[in-house]
Amino acid sequence: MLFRIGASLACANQLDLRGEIDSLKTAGVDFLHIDIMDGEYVNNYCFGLQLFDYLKEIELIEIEIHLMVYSPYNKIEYFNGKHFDRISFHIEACKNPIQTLSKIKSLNKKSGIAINAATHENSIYYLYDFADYILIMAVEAGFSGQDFIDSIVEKVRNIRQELKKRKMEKDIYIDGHIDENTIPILCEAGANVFIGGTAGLFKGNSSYAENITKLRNSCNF
Ligand code: S6P
Ligand code: MG
Repeated sequence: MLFRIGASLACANQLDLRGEIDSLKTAGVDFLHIDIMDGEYVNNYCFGLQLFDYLKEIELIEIEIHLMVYSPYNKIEYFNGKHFDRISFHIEACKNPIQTLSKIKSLNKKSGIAINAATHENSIYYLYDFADYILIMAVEAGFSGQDFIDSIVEKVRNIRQELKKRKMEKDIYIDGHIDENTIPILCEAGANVFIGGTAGLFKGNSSYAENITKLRNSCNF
């Protein structure tokens, strides 16, 4: 599976988003991860639809949307015509995930199913035939800067095993506390796409390029 690193735009300097995106692109991130929150499914708000009209102006960067909102089925149409490549939503916030995944596909976009830290992986097994990728939270959805939850490693392992059993090669994304210590454990368990946030990418005095290199080199699997 292809190892990839995305950057969570919520962790960037919000007073200089254009500059931050340019720096991240130059530093070599594979895509931008855009969190959308409704203040209900999670106790926070993040980014609105208008952002995508601005992102249209930025060339050659893939955009992945992470929806943390209730009733995603009713909200997918808000993204019709917007500039992005793929979108995931949470199983815990959705009553009709199969229909929601197929609605995303009807917009000609890739669809992902996201699972929060407290949820058992069994709840998404039946969706593997419909989702293009799986996004697993390694912290509780809603905020950056949280500690890594060790027990999710087992969840990653079980999900990869279940996919293998079905001969399915799907990307497993991990969102939350990604750094050079968590990546090797997660890679070994079967994850291959990582969302950089405050833990490993937007931190300290080192540059984004240095941090990305460190993250890439940490997976020797
Ligand atoms: C959390 C959100 C994430 C964060 C990112 C923070 O609700 O979905 O995308 O922005 O994970 O990273 P970190 O390294 O601060 O945990
Ligand atoms: Mg996210």
